[in-house]
Amino acid sequence: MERTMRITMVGASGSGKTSFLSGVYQSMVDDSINGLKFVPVGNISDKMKGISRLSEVSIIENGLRFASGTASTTTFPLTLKKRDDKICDFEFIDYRGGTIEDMFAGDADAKDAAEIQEHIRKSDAVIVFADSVLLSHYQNIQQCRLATKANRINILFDLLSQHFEKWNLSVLLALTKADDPTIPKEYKDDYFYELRRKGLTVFKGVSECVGRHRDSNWSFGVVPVSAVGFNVAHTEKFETGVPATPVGFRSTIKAEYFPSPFNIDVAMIHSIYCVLKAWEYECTYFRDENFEKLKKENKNNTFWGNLFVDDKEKPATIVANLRGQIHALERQINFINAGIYDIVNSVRPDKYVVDRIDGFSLYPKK
Ligand SMILES: Nc1nc2c(ncn2[C@@H]2O[C@H](COP(=O)(O)OP(=O)(O)OP(=O)(O)O)[C@@H](O)[C@H]2O)c(=O)[nH]1
Ligand SMILES: [Mg+2]
Repeated sequence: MERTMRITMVGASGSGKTSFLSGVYQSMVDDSINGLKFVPVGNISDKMKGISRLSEVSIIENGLRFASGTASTTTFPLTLKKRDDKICDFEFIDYRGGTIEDMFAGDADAKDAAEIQEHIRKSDAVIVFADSVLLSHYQNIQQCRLATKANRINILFDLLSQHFEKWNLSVLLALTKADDPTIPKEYKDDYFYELRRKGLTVFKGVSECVGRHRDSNWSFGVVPVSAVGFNVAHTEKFETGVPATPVGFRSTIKAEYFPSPFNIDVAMIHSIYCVLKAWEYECTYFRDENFEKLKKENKNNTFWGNLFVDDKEKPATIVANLRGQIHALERQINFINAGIYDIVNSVRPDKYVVDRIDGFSLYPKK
């Protein structure tokens, strides 16, 4: 497939974007999900450099320590492969969380902010990062929005979606740090029901924005994730010095524990699946449109029709082109279907991702 799939992570500083990427590295670069994996692009030496660049975010390869804050936007150009077959080029974009604030400030870092806006707009999927520790700590919804930067992210979605009509997007709300020991039990019961509910309330602007675009093929999901898995992290409170959100949290990996990411595979397969479905939908649409054109053009494609054209393209040529395009689109549709279904069936993101709190799923019923 010639297209590049772009996934952008959107979230406040410290919401767990880079750690999530570490989980992706652990499960899809070092390992594969039923044959699905990422490989850096380029020749062998580029690939080696790519691996080394990616491994900088890896908790495992950094002495079992969480990464320090991301200083500048980093794009990882990758190829998404299923065993030896390339599915498509892939770009993962990790940026420093502070950029969300800069976007609204419009001052010194405005250029950086404009670049991120453009990145998001070109994205096929966005993963919005909601810090579960903060979501469960602050009771007041307004305070939660301030702490998680949902106040900004909600508006950002609204503004972008109003400006770019023809934009197709798959949105996943990732409730990060779901493992964290400071999250009260009542938030974790019943597959994180309370946490999911709170996340949806706090990030209401995002889900409502997707809701308004349902007809144009947007998709939405909520999923609890953890970069390190359960019982691996130790967390301490600290004072932020910010009056409205006075408490923050800092985690470390416990000695002799090893990260085992939770639901990162689900989040990734879900996002990839939604994008491929959207591409399939688009291909089907163009194929059908071309079929209609073909029917019309076939009427002109007669001996006389082809004889009496001056400088125009001959009906025979138009028909041949349309047939070629239809054929190419059909090949893409078959390719998408062949590539993804067994992986979706092995990971079953539909079991873990809900796109509404009452459990409505966007996956076809089995
Ligand atoms: N318990 C737990 N803590 C986590 C997890 N992921 C991240 N953290 C904590 O959150 C902190 C911030 O995580 P990062 O991944 O650096 O956050 P970020 O969104 O990349 O932040 P910026 O680069 O500043 O935008 C880490 O240093 C950990 O303390 C997780 O899965 N579980
Ligand atoms: Mg980071």
